[in-house]
Amino acid sequence: MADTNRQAGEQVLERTREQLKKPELFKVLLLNDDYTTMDFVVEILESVFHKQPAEAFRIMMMVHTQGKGLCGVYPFEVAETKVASVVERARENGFPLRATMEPE
Ligand code: TYC
Repeated sequence: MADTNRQAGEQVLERTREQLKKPELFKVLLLNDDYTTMDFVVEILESVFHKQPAEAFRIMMMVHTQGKGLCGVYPFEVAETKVASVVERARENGFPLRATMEPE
């Protein structure tokens, strides 16, 4: 009977159940620094994280005063792309702005 449990059919069912699991989510955080302008951070929050202007300003001030701030929660690959976009756009504009991601 133990052998019957290892038949291919059951392994397929197992895999299917895993694929139906919700994707793991990651927080994307912006980090403070002394050189990136407030305006640029607000612009990043509006364009990369689709925040409304008042919310973008609130998050920017949170980062500025607390050292870091939550920009959004996304599946792994979306979070990775957001972090890469922030860094790429910051470097293009000569700013040292950093973003990180961590499991929710
Ligand atoms: N501390 C920066 C300044 O005073 C502003 C800033 C805010 C920088 C948020 C980075 O993620 C950041 N110009």
